[in-house]
Amino acid sequence: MRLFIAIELPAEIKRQLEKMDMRMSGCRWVPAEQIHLTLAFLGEVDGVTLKRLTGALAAIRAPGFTLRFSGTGCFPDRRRPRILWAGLEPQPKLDALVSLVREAVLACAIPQEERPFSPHITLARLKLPAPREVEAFLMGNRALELPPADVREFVLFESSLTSRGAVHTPVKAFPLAARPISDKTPQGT
Ligand code: 2AM
Repeated sequence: MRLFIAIELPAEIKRQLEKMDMRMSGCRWVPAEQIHLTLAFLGEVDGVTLKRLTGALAAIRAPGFTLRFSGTGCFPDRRRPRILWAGLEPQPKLDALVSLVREAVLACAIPQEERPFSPHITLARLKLPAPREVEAFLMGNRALELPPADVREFVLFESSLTSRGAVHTPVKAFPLAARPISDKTPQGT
């Protein structure tokens, strides 16, 4: 199975992100049902490793948090844009969750990129760099306004590559604590 771990966004936010679609040659916009925040990409994983992985992910104890959106950008840079994304305000609880997820994944001997986590929501992929159109898109969406999103779980997804593109299917969801772990003091103490 080809797997990745991500955070699902509320349907209303996905609809709004999908609507940012701007015509650009050689550009594929991510359909609303596939928009997500990737925490870790795993690639092909066998059945035995998958079992270990779900155990390791279920053992993660981390608090829920709120994501706030902040503008748009592109990778790798504005001269050769290949990926357009919506950005997020820094959220230390998200960074902490990604560290725990990466530890769990590495503990199952699934290799991870060494690159530091750069939170982004991929909106479009460009086959051909189109710097002028992308510049117009980024300028037009500098003040991107979206409601905040409360995150209460992270999800292990399967990505099946079909002739009509990738299909993402949730394999298992892992809940986050409803309030900060540090708030939880045992009853009667
Ligand atoms: P991104 O676009 O959010 O950065 C599911 O395929 C997700 O895993 C994609 O949305 C992409 O994240 C990430 N992904 C896909 N292929 C990848 C690869 N070869 N290396 C790293 N991340 C990948």
